[in-house]
Amino acid sequence: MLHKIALLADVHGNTTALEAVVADAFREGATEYWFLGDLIIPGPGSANLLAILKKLKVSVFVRGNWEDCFLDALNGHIDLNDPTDVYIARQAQYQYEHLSSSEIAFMEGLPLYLTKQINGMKMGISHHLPDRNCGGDLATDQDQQNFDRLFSKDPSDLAVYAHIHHPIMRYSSADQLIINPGSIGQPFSNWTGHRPDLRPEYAIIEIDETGLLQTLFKRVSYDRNKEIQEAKRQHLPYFELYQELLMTGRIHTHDKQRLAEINRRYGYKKEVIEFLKKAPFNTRKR
Ligand SMILES: [Mn+2]
Repeated sequence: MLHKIALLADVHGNTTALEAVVADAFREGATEYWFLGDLIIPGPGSANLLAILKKLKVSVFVRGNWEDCFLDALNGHIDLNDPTDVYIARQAQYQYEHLSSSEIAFMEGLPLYLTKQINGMKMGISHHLPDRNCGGDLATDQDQQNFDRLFSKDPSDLAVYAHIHHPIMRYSSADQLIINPGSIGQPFSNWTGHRPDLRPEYAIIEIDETGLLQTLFKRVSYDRNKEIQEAKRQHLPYFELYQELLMTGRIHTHDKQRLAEINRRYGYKKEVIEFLKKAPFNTRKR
């Protein structure tokens, strides 16, 4: 049987982009949908994103580092003197206000890594490394030995990962395949010539009885202004940064000076302190 698996990843709260990609994958005749993590933050999408994935009956769902940022903030694992932590916590508050407790529990229960066998092909699937969903170990310019770590848990034929927001097809030292579909909600490039192209990225892998028949890396157009309007309508915290992100691809998570200034201007730190005081979480054992 021919499997046409749509690899979806790194939506980062951008519902409009996800909807455009899903419509395109449907037109391409995808038979299966896998989600590789980082569904939420910093965009306004929340429970509605989970609803879209549920409707698609995604058969793979691994936990991204931003799901963990959200859960860690709920559990009070933040440093209020760090502007980035205040940013994450205020985003977590927004998500908390939009997600049900069962949806939060669902995120907590997601695996970091899982395996699938499609026809004869053994596949390892993770957001980043099999045992670590954050860090920069698998950026495009990293050493070959880092990529080999994708196979540290299982001798799979093909490893699928996301997280770095760049589509990739390459090999391990032992000639196993590695595929990354890029990012739906936050594609970016450091190269000036590619930078203006901010269309959502995803991939479809076609696996038949013999092996990997075809890999399709796609970009899809979407209505950026609609997404900006939605963020405004939802009173998204850090709206101006999100708007700038959608227009330029610039990610602000570690721009501490800018975040500190916005935190001050909107009183986000105070809001976060109040929120965490009332927060009866600490459900998570680490
Ligand atoms: Mn990530």
